[in-house]
Amino acid sequence: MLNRRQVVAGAGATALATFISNGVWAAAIKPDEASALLVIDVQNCFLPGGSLAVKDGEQVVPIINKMAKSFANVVMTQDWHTPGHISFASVHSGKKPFETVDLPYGKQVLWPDHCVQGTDGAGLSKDLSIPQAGLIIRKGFHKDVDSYSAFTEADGKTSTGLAAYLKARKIKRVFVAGLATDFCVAWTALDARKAGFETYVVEDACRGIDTQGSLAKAWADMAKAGVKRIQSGDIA
Ligand code: VGL
Ligand code: ZN
Repeated sequence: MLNRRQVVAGAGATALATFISNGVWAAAIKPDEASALLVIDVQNCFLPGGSLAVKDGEQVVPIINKMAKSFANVVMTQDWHTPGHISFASVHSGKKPFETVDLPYGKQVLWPDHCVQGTDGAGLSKDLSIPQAGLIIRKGFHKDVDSYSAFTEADGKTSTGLAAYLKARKIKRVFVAGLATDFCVAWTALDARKAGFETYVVEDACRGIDTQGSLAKAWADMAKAGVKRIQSGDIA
């Protein structure tokens, strides 16, 4: 039989455990007026049956829908490529998806054709339910430049305008969720830090592609940049 003292000690440990995320103290986080949720690329092409389906990608949808109820400010993004976009393996002769090429702005991973402007594949998941979302930002629409990040294109200088929008709306903290952890989510989170936002990535609300060690590298880069890694259950 447990005595009262042991029961209390046990209850205390359980309560503490719920507040420990990845070994870091993290009291429950309550999004405020200065917080925005960024829902990255939850588009048909990245979901089951899509041309660049992310494994278990559909699992993020109910998690994001639930979490979004805690946010007054929500921005969604759409990867929005031209036909024949430079990131498509199909336009590089002799190249296959997931191989890389060197472009003027750096190394580019090549992908199956995906998220072509105006196609069903580029559409947001019909299962997303975030009616208060105030902005949908499209990216990757310059034919010769990719844009994983919702803030800055892969040339490292062309802005999407998102940082200025968020600053004009007095946003100080961003929470990033969606697809894919190791590309558009990570690049968005890294640029959010560069733009001076307190930045959280909600791990269970993301899924990764994981090609050539990209997922581990993304988490390492994000940790180094001061991105906070949390779970949706950490958000009140
Ligand atoms: C993405 C690869 C190519 C993403 C977009 O949304 O993470 N990944 N285009
Ligand atoms: Zn893309």
